[in-house]
Amino acid sequence: LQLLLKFQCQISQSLALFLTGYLIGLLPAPDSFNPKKFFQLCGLTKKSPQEVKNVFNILDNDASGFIEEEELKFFLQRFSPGARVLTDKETKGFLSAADDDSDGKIGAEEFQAMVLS
Ligand SMILES: [Ca+2]
Repeated sequence: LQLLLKFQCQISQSLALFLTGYLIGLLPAPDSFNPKKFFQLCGLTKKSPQEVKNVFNILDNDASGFIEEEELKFFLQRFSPGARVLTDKETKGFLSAADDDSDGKIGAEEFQAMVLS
């Protein structure tokens, strides 16, 4: 296993990336993605608010200050390029879980609240 990990590390350049890819590989079938569970699995729930904000900035691809539905769809691919896109159902579920003020997009504070609470 050690050797395998080392090998994977060299390929992916980073163990973190490998582990995330591994987790995504274990993701359940379409329509069963659970964002809260995903954040727990990849250890994001234990990060500082600033680190969570950094992840938010990556997900906010067009730097609009919000994660919109179109960006949310490609959520998994930001973690691992080979991952699938979220289904419409998963995207809407994700959005409604985080969108406290119901404006149809996720702000930085809403994202932090969702991940860290
Ligand atoms: Ca955006």
